[in-house]
Amino acid sequence: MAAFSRSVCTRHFRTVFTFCKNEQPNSLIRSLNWGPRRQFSGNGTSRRPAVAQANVLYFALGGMAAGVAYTFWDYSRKSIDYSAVVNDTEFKPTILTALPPHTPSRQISFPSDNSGLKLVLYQYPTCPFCCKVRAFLDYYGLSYDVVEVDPVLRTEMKWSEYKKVPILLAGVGDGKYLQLNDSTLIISVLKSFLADPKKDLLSLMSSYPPMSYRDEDGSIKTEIQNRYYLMTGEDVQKDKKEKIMEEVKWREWADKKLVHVLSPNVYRTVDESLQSFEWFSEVGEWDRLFPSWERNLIVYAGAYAMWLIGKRLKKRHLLKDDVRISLYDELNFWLRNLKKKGTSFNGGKKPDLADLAVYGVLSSIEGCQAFKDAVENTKIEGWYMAMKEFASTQAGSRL
Ligand SMILES: N[C@@H](CCC(=O)N[C@@H](CS)C(=O)NCC(=O)O)C(=O)O
Repeated sequence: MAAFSRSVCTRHFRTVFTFCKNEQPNSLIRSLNWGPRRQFSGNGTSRRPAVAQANVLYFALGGMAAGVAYTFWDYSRKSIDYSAVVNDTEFKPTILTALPPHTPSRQISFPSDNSGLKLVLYQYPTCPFCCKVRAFLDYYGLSYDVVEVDPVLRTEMKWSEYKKVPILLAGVGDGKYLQLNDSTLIISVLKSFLADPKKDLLSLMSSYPPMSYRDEDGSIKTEIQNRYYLMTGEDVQKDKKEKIMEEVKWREWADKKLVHVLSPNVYRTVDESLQSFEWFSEVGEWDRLFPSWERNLIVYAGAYAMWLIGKRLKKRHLLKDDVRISLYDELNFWLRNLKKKGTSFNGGKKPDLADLAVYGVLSSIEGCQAFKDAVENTKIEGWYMAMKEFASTQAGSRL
């Protein structure tokens, strides 16, 4: 809305400005037929149209002046504040001198892992971004410990300034750990490392500087602009470049489009929301990990809160009235992409990071009714099961 009114104002300013530059005031008056006074008479009453016309003219000129003044004010405000990069210090990755005091709830260990990496993943079991990271780690056979975070109280995250999951801690020697925030960054850094294990994680991280800027609403946002790109240092040929751009495009689509149809679907009704939370509890072993009062708080408070939030998200992301249709539309969009390529995966014969991202995100709802409906109403199952097989057998470490 703000952007709309700004563009209207800017257009208005341009119109006024162009008009003023090209036309003399007299010709403006002439063109509006507000020229020399004309006298009218009739029915014995004499009217003074020229006076009325002059008032209209002053009114119009006043309006234009106000428009011009507003545009200048708005323009100068924008040129000072908006979109300005506000990083005031050099970027330094966060390094923890020791692991936070949480016993991992699970250890995923692959005997074939020779990466030398020591990884700890802070996560919710069915957060789509966490599932995306797990799909990547499983596919490439990288061992990791899991710390399950309570999504309501989030006590396990107290040590971190960054308050979202997933967070990956990666050992960098001397008992120190590098903190990687954001699923896409985690995957890009690790994949760049696998492409050239001679590079250490710290130097790779310095290729992904966060940029802080002032958003349209005036708030400061921080983003790693190049996080969808890998730092492999390869000389990229034209045909490879197209493949890379395709991979980037679909990775972004998974994060920015597919993810947004999930919540309104799995929390569509109170019953469905509760059923989803019961499944989250099963996958995350909340019965085992949290005291029963805490487990019940997460399930019941979470289900109700997410049902309410799901309705807001449906509006925000402009989903269809029947949110299932939006889910099917997105899955069909992905399937059409595969069909157009004529290959089993986006990456060709083997999955690439886009396949892993879409698979990971979708696996976060695998036990929900929305997923069952999607399998019945689209052709997603074939590709999904092939991906599941690849990820669960660490196919990426062999390919
Ligand atoms: N861009 C981030 C998004 C992560 C995110 O939004 N995670 C959600 C869980 S799905 C979160 O932690 N939200 C904050 C909260 O639960 O309080 C990523 O890709 O990792």
